[in-house]
Amino acid sequence: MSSIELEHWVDDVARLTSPDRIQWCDGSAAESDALNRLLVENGTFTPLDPQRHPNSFLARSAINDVSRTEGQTYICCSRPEDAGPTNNWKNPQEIQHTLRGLFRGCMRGRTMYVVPYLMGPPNSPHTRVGVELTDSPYVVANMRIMTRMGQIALDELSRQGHFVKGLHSIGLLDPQERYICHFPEEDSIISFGSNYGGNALLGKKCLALRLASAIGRREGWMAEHMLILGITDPQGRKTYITAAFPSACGKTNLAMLIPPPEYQAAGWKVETIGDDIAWLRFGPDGRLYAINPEAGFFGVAPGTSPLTNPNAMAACRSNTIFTNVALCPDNTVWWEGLTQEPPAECIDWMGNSWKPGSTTPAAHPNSRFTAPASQCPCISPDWERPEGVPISAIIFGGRRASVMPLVHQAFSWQHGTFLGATMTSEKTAAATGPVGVLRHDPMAMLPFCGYHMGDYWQHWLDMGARGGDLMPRIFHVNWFRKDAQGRYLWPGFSDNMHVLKWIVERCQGTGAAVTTPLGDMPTAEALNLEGFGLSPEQQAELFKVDRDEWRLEVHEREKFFRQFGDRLPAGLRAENEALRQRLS
Ligand code: SAT
Ligand code: MN
Repeated sequence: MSSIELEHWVDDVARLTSPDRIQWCDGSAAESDALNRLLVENGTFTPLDPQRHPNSFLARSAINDVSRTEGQTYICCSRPEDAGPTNNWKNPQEIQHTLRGLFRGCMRGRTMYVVPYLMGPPNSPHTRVGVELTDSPYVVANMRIMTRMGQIALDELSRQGHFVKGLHSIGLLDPQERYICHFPEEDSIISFGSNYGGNALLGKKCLALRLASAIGRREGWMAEHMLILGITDPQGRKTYITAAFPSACGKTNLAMLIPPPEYQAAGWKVETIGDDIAWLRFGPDGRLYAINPEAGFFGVAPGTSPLTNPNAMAACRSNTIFTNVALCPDNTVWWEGLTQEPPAECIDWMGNSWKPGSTTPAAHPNSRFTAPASQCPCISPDWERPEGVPISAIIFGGRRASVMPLVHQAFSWQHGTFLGATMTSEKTAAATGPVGVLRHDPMAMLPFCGYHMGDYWQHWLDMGARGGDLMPRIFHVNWFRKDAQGRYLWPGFSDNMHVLKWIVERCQGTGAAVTTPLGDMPTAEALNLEGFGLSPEQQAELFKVDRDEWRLEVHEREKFFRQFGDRLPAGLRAENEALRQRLS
């Protein structure tokens, strides 16, 4: 039934788009080798040094196709009010008409690839089947790493009988004619005019977040922009945590954290389950379980180094696609932050020769590596567990130079939902637009929530009501607070372990805390900051709650909440009111 539906759909799309050939992808190694050869021949891929980077390639994108284009991303549902004020909306019939015009004949001279893929581990009841039709071999090569692709997905399709349709064409890569469209009422995606990860790898943000968030609401589960990690304590107990940060705020680094030596010596261990997306649902014991729907990492390259994230470096050593990084004369790659000393010369991400001291970066700030998750040295043995891992804590975080303390814990699930809903962060290079501007990014889902944000928050509260006391504890962190001189107060990276340890202890019912107007914060003894070289003033600054600043925050949140009208859950308005009271 479903494979017939798939064949009909492929025929329909082929009639519309007129490809020269159709290739059904089976996911085999031979297919991958042939595809890589083709990408090298047509100039998309540059093979890297086979010793230093086996089976790895550099790709350069069009210079105006380097990040997600949120302004051209649409939720196409019947009623605009169901997309809500934080999404762009298009009328489904009208946009279908426009898209048909763009897709007509757009694959002439090209191959159309049929890419069946799984989001989720094999043999998991949580796993969904998607099929992407695309004229971009670069997309196929990336999908092969980011998802479980090919025959495995067709087999699952014949069991499940349902798949999410994703149609993609790079078109002419014209930024004026770019559409990333989601049809939550029919579980389908149509993307035109971009070859960039988040716009074109339709399993990732489009299916696993925008559509899945809408499906999860209907079915009683959650799709979240969260890393998943497992922490083993010296007693051998495992605590699983998810964390939501906006794109390019260190999620991949936190997911692959290496504990400081003294923690390792004491028996602490951190393992990665996922670095970007979590699907959460109740298990038979009433707890919330998470799976990572992806099979690879689409990590930000700049800033990643053997010092900041050795696990990511190991993961992307081989079988990796690097996009928009710099190429060294010895066919290795480089990006800002990889080494202290830049190479004496290289080719920049645009293909121009580059020397240290140049006014432009060698690698694009949003340059990426696409690497198999299985290659990560700290990947958890549980990462493909069909039932997922039970979650004890959820962390929210943003990039805030001021106002927001290092860590605090919510008083309740509702209060934690409020902490997530009021997340703000300085914008990074992962989306187009000016970097550094402060914006609200609720649960780091602003660009990824597939329906009305007010309804989404209500869904969070409903999930909390269902899970009761078994729900994860909720925390907020800010690694990015600066002092008056503009220097980061917190070293971050491995030292984030101090904060994780306190969070684990809080989940276990230990871990001392003091109550502040914002939430519970660690006592000085609970968070051992000795040996950090922080002055008492700096330590105080890390945890400072400036009541005047916070009164302004409350006011600002009230304004932010207003746009959600009567779909703002009363519980969230009440939390802002309660915060105002606690501050006075
Ligand atoms: O830009 S992507 O959506 O592909 C990755 C990210 O921003 O998390
Ligand atoms: Mn992301």
